[in-house]
Amino acid sequence: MAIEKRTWAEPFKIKVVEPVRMSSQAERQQAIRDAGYNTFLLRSEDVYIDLLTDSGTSAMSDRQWAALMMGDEAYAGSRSFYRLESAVQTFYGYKYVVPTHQGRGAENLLSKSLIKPGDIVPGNMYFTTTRLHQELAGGTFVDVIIPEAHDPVNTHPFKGDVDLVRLEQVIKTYGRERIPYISIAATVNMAGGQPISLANIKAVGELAHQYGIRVILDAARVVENAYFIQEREPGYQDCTIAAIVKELCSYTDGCTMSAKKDPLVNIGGFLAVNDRAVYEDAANLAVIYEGLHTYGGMAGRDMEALATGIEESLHEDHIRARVGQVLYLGQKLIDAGVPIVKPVGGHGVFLDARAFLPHVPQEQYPAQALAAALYLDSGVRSMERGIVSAGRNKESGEENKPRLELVRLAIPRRVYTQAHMDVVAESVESVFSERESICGLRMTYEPKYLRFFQARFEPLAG
Ligand code: PLI
Repeated sequence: MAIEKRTWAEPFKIKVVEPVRMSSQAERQQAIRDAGYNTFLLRSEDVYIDLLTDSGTSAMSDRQWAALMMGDEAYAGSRSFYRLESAVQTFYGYKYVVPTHQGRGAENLLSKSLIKPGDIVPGNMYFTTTRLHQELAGGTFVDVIIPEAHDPVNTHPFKGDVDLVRLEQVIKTYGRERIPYISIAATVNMAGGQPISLANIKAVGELAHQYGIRVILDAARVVENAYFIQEREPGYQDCTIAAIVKELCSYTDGCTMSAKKDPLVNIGGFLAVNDRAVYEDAANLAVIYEGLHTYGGMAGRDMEALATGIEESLHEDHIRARVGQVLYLGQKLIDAGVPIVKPVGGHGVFLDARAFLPHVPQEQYPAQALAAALYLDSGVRSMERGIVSAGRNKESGEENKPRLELVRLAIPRRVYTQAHMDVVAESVESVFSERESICGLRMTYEPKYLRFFQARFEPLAG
């Protein structure tokens, strides 16, 4: 009988290791209490396997570490900036680049440049920092993602797609003058890492441009999106990941980039646009909020590592192994009957806390409680992506109540092994088997902005 062979393995071997430590149950009890049941407030040394985020947590390659030494730290006109600019032009195809300290720096420049009070920004599901910058600039985000995206068990292959009919309705209702741009995310984070199809983003571009409206891409996870296109979209199986990324970007007029995700660096980002006037505005704002327009918020060495990371992120074997590892964990949990968002996303596995803890109402923060319970079980750190992350309506002050109440197990790139994934799956299964014992939480401290980062809670019972 022929042996079935694996389709992927990590395309690297490990040169440097960082020890991690499994804590005791008593230590974790103390740590999560001290952290107000918010995994963002844990110390990382109290964490065993850290799946809080895939942002800034990638392992850099030997080529990236070597590139750090080549950084040109000139205040102005750094050689490293021009190398970064050239990488962005080559691989994403945008003309003008402003480096920023990370993604939200780019969101700030973009929102301040383009949005005026009363404007509407349609997009394929909100992201926390993106929406906040739109709101702070006086805009209102309107969700135009397809309805399937809000259903955790719907297996639509492109749950990041825009509902084109709804988008056109929004344009007609508010008028094109009030819509500075359409905000499109690749592999939509809050939907569970779900991709947008090329056919859909092309149609969004055509519709928007017909009305004279720009499309701005959130490119943080555009490579993972390209992988799903190569896997799932008819006609793209023989295209390279690099070609798909370039085509996807070509339907848009610019991007904000958190380089801490797909581009494989620990810090950095940029705003890239094709329109000279938008660039000039953003470059001018950069000197107020980031730094000179040829370094923004980044050191020269960080721009070098990023230029190398952009190129590495597009390697076929890299992205196959990266998403393959996420799918491996997701499939294990599906096989064990644990409710997760399907299809499995690109950067993490998302537990469906509503189905996991049906006895905890959304007002008692089930996903927050589940993330705390998982940490208590094994020291695995995850993150709430539900009602706490969704915050409050900017007009009424009421809590937004998203249909998706999720716990995200985000997998850092090139960091953990398959054995780590097995430990995570075992812990989730063990918590699932004792789910009735998990109770809801009460919020005891709520910060004004992006409350999920710093809010504190206490258990309602026990
Ligand atoms: O964390 P920043 O400022 O580099 O990037 C903000 C940001 C923008 N867009 C998207 C889709 C993100 O996922 C994002 C940051 N995400 C984080 C921190 C995460 O844990 O998912």
